[in-house]
Amino acid sequence: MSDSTTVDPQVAYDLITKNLQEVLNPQIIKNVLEVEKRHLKLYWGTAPTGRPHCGYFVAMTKLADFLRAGCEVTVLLADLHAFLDNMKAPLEVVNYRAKYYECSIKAILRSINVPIEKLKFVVGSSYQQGGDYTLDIFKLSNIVSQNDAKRAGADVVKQVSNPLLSGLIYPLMQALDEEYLGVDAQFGGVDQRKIFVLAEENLEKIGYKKRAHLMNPMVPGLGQGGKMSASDPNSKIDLLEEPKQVKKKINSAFCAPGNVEENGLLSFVEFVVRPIQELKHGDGYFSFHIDRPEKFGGPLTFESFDALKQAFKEEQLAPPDLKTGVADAINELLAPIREEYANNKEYQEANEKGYPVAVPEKTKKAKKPKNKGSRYPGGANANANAKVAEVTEELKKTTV
Ligand code: STL
Repeated sequence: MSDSTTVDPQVAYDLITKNLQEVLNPQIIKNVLEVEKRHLKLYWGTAPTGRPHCGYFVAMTKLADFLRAGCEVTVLLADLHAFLDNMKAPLEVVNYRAKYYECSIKAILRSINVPIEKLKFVVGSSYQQGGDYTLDIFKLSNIVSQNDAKRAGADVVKQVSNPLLSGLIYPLMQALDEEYLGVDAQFGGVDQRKIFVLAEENLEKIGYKKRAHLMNPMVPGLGQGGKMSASDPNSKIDLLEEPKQVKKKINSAFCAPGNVEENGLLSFVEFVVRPIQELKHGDGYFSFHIDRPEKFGGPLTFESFDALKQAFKEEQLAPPDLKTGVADAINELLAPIREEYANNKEYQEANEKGYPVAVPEKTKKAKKPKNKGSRYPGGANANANAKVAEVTEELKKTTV
């Protein structure tokens, strides 16, 4: 493998920007590589909310590209952002979730043979509670309008009917992270675009440098309409999913004969399987095996993604067979992650404490109490009723 210090600037630039949907301010990156002749420093942030799923492979293949291009890469475990986004992660569990994300990210990268010694992990709260950082939030809050902050977070922060103030602070902090992590560029999904633009438009106004932004395309999920939805567990596959469960979820994925446009399975091959194969075997390599039963024509191997897509489009490849190929490919990707989990106590502890499972109710059915109403001494609402009476009395006293 070539020494990362000797990567030619053009080769490095091509690797850094490979497969991206969009780059904002590419000249900042070119200047670092060609004029300053040093390694590019960049970061990718993730908020440790729900459990990471197979979609995380997509960002990981880009981290692999950045590392190969000699970049100094930081992963920000944005724990306070997970809290600020409608308390998706309560403070009591967020540190375990951050650890769980770190273990998962390392497990994915190791599973695709990416050397991670040089990858740096930073937990957001380790610097986001300092005085300088706080003052910078205040400075930004004096130049960014409520409207602009709200719009910036529209694709990232959960949208609810009575939006909290935290959703306005979130994008300001993400902009500041670029300065406090000391990077030249930030990488993320194209869903981060509005926050990236807010950062570009405002950092200079408080005396900091403008950064470049690198954006991955969004990868469709497995449901119809291609969304990965938190409320539909079938639309995404957990990194620790059991092989049988993977088969079940893939079998329930939306996949219509000949339809290559709305097809989360083909997208998975295009955005996850193909880049990983290229990482492992070199650019242009592709080999996708489908263990098709003899009665439907026997096993098949596609040597290019286009050939696979074309075969599906022409209905030479049927949905159940594509599903078999994708489920097998996912299980192959997940096997080393499950293995690492089984051998890593820290990973297990982070999972159990970060995502505690509700203890199932005792099997014996609780005796249903007689409905004597709530207004008898010791009745279900007796305490509540007493409290209401008390507060009402207090109010009578204080209201003029
Ligand atoms: C999510 C899901 C996801 C990415 C993020 C959040 C990004 C969060 C973030 C926070 C602070 C930063 C940068 C990124 O400085 O895929 O819920």
